[in-house]
This record gives sequence, C-alpha cells and structure tokens, in this order.
Amino acid sequence: MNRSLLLAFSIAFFIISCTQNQGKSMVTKKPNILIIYVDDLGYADVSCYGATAVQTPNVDALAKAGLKFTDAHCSASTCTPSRYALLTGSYAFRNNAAILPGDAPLIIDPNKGTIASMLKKAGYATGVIGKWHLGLGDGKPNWNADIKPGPLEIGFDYSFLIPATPDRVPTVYVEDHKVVNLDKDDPITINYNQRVGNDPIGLEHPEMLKMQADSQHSGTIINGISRIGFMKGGHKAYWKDEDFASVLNDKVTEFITQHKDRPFFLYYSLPSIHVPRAPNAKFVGATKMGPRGDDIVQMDWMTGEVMKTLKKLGLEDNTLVIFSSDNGPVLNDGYADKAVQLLGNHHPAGIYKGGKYSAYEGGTRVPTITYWPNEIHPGESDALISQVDIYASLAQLVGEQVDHHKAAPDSKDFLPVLLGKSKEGRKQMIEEAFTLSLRSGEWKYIDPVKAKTPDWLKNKDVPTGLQSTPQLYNLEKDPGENYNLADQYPREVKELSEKLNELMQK
Ligand code: NG6
Ligand code: CA
Repeated sequence: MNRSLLLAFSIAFFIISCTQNQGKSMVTKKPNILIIYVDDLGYADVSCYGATAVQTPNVDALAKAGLKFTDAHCSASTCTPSRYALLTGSYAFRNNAAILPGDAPLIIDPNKGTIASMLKKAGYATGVIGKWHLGLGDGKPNWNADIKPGPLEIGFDYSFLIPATPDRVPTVYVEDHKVVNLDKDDPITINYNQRVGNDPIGLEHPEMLKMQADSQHSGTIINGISRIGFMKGGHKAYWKDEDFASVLNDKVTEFITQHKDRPFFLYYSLPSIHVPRAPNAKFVGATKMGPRGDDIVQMDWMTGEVMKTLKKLGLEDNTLVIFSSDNGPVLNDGYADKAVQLLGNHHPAGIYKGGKYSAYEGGTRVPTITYWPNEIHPGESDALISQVDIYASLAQLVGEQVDHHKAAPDSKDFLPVLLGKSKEGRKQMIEEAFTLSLRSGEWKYIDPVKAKTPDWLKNKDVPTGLQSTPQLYNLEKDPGENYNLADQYPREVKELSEKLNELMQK
C-alpha cells in the first residue's frame, strides 16, 4: 500500500470513529430531558388509557411510539407532595410537605440536591415553565421585589411560573425573580386570612363570576373567576386563564430553541386540568363533558405542540420525554363547571377507586409514558414505579453520582425500567395521601389515618380511603379495592405495617 493510500485510509478511519463516538455520546449519554407534567390528570382521562369520551391523539402518539406504564405512580395524591418528591427524590412526608397556600415559602432546601441541580452539574441547561406550587421566598414572599429563593436557587437556570395553583392568588406570572408586567405604582399584597384591597370578591359578587364557586374559592375575583385568597394590586400583571396554553407553550418554544445546541432539561408543568378549568375558546365544546373534558383536549394540544417544536428543530431523536401527572382525577374541586353533571360514561380513574386526595389507587396511579425514538422500543410495562425514582434514574443516565446522605434519600435507579430494558420495578412502594400506604407484591396496605382529615375534604365526593383501622387489599384479585381483607390476614397487616414503619425511619 503506498503512503497516500495509507493516509487516506487512516483519515477515513479517524472520521468514522469520531462520528460514531460523537453519535454515541449524543444519543446514549446526554439526551435532552423533557418532563411534561400534567395537573390532576386521571389514569383513564386520555384515550390511550381507555377514555372514549375524549380523544387525545398527541398523547396517544407518544404512547404508541413509546413505553406506556400501567402501574406507575406519582408519589402522592396531591400536588405539592408529588412535586416535592419528583424534584428532590425524597418522600414528602419527610418534610411534612402538604398543599401550600400561594404565599408559602420555598419548601425545598437549597442546600440539598434536586433533579435540576444534578442535571445542571452534568452540563444541562435547566428550566421550569408552568405551575410551581412549592413555595417561593424564605418568609412571605415580597411580590414587588426579587422573589427568592425559588427555582433559580435550587438548580434551574430559568423559570416562568404560575407561582402556586391557578385557583390561588397571586394570579400573576413570575419569571426568574420578578412578577411579569408589574406596575410599580400598583404593588401587590396577598393575604390568605383576610380581605385586602377593594377589588370585588366572589362571596359578595356572584353575579360577576364566569362560574360559581364554593366558599373557599370565593376570594378576590380575577378575570371573572373568584380565587382562594385575597389580592390587592398587580392589575396589569394579571394572567388570563384562557391564554395559559399559548403563553406557556411560547415560553417552552423559546427555551428549547435557545438551548437546542446543548443538552437541556425542561420541567414543563401544565396548569391543565386543574381548576378553574377555563380552556381557550378554540377548545370550548371539543367534548361533551364541558370544561373538564375540553381542558383535557387543551392539554393534549399543548403536548402535541411541544413535540412539533422538538421535531422542527431536529431534536426529537435526542430527547427523552417523560409524560405524567401529579395526582389522580377530581371532578368537583370547588367550581361549578359541570364536571360531575356532564361526566356521562367517562371514568377518569378507569377501574381504580378514588382519585385526587385519595389513598386508593386512583390517587396516585397515573398515565405515564416514556418516549425516546430509537432508544425506547414501543410497548407497555406493568412494572411498579414511582416518580420519586426519576431523580436517581436520570442521574444514572447522565453519569452523575448521587450521595444519598445529601440528596434524593428515597430515589432508586430504575433507568432500565424507564427505558423498557427491564420490567423489574419496585418491590415495595409508598403512596402518600393524608396517610401512607404500602404496595408490596399483590398487597396494598393502607395505614390507619393519624392526622385529622381536613374539613374541606369531607365535603368532597371522593372516596378518600382514610380510615381509623387498617386496610388490606389484594390488588391482583381486587384492583378496585372493594374488599378489605385486614381482618382475614392479620399476619400480612402486621408485616406490612412494620415494613412501612421501617421504610419511614430510613
Ligand atoms: C385544595 C383546594 C382545591 C385545590 C387543591 C390543590 C379547597 C377547598 N380546595 O385545598 O381546589 O386547589 O387544594 O390542588 O380549598 S393540587 O392539585 O394543587 O394539589
Ligand atoms: Ca394536582
């Protein structure tokens, strides 16, 4: 072989191995990570999980080309605890994390790790867009100054937030440390105990409302909707609920476009389908179920648009998408939006009992899909998994060590399960409601409730599963949790209760 031929071969070999290596590091090590986190979406609220009264083609497309989980759980049956567990890899009961008012301080300790700080360390650009509900500031936040600590202090490079929930004041977006469009001459005051300012409240002016509300949701009226809590000022900064889909999706497009050339992590936390359900006019009437059904269609559209953005930018093959929900479904959650009356034959939690607020399976078993073309083979998995494990699994994916003494104490690496390489899920898993439950093999044990059930919960038409005596269900034979076997299987009750205590002490 003459020298120039040899040189040509060497160059060709060099180029081929570089592309392969590059391909490998791009595709298998640090994909973009997108968590699409829907609010209050029940197990069977989307058509790929059995809904027929509403069609969700975009979510279905993810399920068809990705991995659809049938026994995947958010860690609690309410929002704040589930989000706390997702981001910190720690069960919420370790921090007494419960549903927060809109003026609560940040409940995540900036000295402990979060998914965002871990991925940032791994070189990711990190962002959160949408509903937060983990508190802001270190006392009552000052909405007229820098609002911190918040997401930027726990590992996110960028944040654009609905600070608490759409039904709570303040009804303004917070971008990084500031309220968006705040007029200095109209400062914001928030109060959850007593009325502030002169704006009308729902209790006194029901005629001004787009939908009637219960007494807890009868505070300050904003955009024709009365909220939990009272708000003064900030008029120019008010959001319009009907614009959530486009405002938030635009922010998502911006974030993804800006970071298209480096790995990014985006936690996209949709306000749909939480109350007040006020979907954009283009979705009104999309179903026969009224605002709740139409909001599911809006959520599906939002999901589809984000996927289109990924495709358009050529990022789809190099992005791991995790689609899920923060708790099970609820119909009447404070507003008269006909969710109950127009339900028809739709079963938001499918065959499972209960929903949001509930210790039964409907509380935490939520639609969950992982999607990553060429890496995840389409299929279904019945592995038992919890969102608390996403932290350690993603750490494994990007090659970050987790020191469990300092971060993510409850999170275990189930990356092979999330990617469909294994169906060996958790042997035991805690579910949080206003009590704790333990899943183990075929059994589900629900611990007797110790704390007082909140009064407002008693008025809701939800089977809470909260009882003063132990409950034991055989989920293989009785997935609907209709037959409490605690009296027949005292040994199992004792073992599971002891196991639960042991896991709690950890
Ligand atoms: C409850 C609210 C409910 C909803 C929920 C939080 C009352 C009576 N009910 O306290 O409307 O806001 O909190 O939902 O105030 S979650 O999905 O963020 O957990
Ligand atoms: Ca929720």
